[in-house]
Amino acid sequence: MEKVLVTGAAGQLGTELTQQLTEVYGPEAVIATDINPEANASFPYCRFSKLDVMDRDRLRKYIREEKITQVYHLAAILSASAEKKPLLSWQVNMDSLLHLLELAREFKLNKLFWPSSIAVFGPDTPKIQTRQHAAKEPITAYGIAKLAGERWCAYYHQHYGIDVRSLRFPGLIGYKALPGGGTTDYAVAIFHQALAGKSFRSFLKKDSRLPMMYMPDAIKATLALMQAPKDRISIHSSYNLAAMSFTPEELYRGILPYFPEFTITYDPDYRQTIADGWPQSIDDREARRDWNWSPDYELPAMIREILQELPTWIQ
Ligand code: AKB
Repeated sequence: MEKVLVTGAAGQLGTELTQQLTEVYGPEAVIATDINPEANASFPYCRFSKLDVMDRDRLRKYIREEKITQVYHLAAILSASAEKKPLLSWQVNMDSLLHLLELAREFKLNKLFWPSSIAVFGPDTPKIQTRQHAAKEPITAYGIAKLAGERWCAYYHQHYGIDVRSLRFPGLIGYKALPGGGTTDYAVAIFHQALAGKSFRSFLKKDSRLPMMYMPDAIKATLALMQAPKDRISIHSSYNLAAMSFTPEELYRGILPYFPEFTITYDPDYRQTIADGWPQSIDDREARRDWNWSPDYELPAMIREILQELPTWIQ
């Protein structure tokens, strides 16, 4: 019987992925953990424990005592926050992954999932339909840790046979949890401002195009990757993954018909430099070939669904 541990479960991806994992494995089989003890309230449907992924002994004790068979290691410091605390972000984003890769060896975990990011690419990477093996010279602390992490995942697969799987997520947009510290977070905050009847100030330029994905597609991709037969996995660093690409202005214009009075201003900050170093669109042919990936949501459908669901969610 599988026993699943989720780290960083209270994050934007973790909040929705943990719920789906309990649907797949059952509430008794999933343990949600997060450094924030208050997150307990977000997990009425499964066990929750406070867990700092930097506490290696406690992580080891958990995996041993709970007889964990799979880990979804989502705890991370995202790109914008990482630029303010580069060395701490290296420890959290990199050292915690190495802890888990070693624990996967020691306890023979069946599978390990770890999210990478479009942040592994840099300013010199071709920006349109960026390929899986395109040049990767990240200029952010977050991107450096994600690229190093990808290489360690491939190393532990090659040298120790660890079944670690990973996706290079674009900007993820969900309404069930607020994002924290990402360069793509504007694409979540804008919905809250529109619903609140307030103007929105974008920290990216109007034409700053980035690869993006609605959260249900991110969950679909994660489960499809993790449930694919081992012999279908040809990429052991991290798979490119794509759904759509848009600019702050395109997102604003998609929301405007629902809120004709809604206004936006553009006030780029340090996050614009991060965004300028990332691709504008991603070629994910390997994910489509290996495990039949295809997204369900484009921009209009995502906007329609978020504006339909968010009012109930924030009540
Ligand atoms: C961020 O903005 O840091 C993340 C990412 C694209 O990896 N959402």
